[in-house]
Amino acid sequence: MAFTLAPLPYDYNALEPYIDTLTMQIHHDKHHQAYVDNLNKAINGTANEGKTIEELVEAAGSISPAVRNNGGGHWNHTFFWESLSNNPDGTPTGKMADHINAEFGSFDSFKEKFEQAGLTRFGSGWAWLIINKDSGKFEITSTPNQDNPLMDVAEVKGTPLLGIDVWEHAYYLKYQNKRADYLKNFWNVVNWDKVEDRRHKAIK
Ligand code: MN3
Repeated sequence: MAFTLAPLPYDYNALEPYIDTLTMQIHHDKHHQAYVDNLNKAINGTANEGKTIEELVEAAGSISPAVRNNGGGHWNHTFFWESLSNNPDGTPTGKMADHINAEFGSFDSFKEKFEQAGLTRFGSGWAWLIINKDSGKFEITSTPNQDNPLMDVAEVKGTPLLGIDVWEHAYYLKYQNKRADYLKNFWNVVNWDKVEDRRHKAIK
């Protein structure tokens, strides 16, 4: 069974003006599609064919660079699209808010640290809010390229709750070199219901 690209869970223009329509079209239809196609090519006829995307990603250290990069790309982008909403809640509530306040002091302080993680990731990569695999605590981390915190090779491992793509292709058409502005505007489109759903599944 080859991997396939699911349609976006909203229209291409749904995240305007924070993430523009053309960026969403190219990002989903070209970039994400390419990760899916190249992943399928890389696993076709190998022992990795038939494994789930999670199985592939978790074994990143012992699979080929093509599977690591494109498998990570497929997992990360699927997660990213689902993290966004055209009808966002604005702020986390309930237990999600409790965890954020406990770990980072306040929602504003959390946002600042998350933006900083995205801003200081040199080159291409991702910033994440995770539940740390060892400590069980909420933590902000970042990964290079298409790596993610589920990977056995990640410096900081854990369950991702929220992530932002800081590759230039994610923001350059609208924001050019101003990655900081893209990070600030990200908060306008975060689907906190989805983030809470992930927290709930991770902490029963
Ligand atoms: Mn991307």
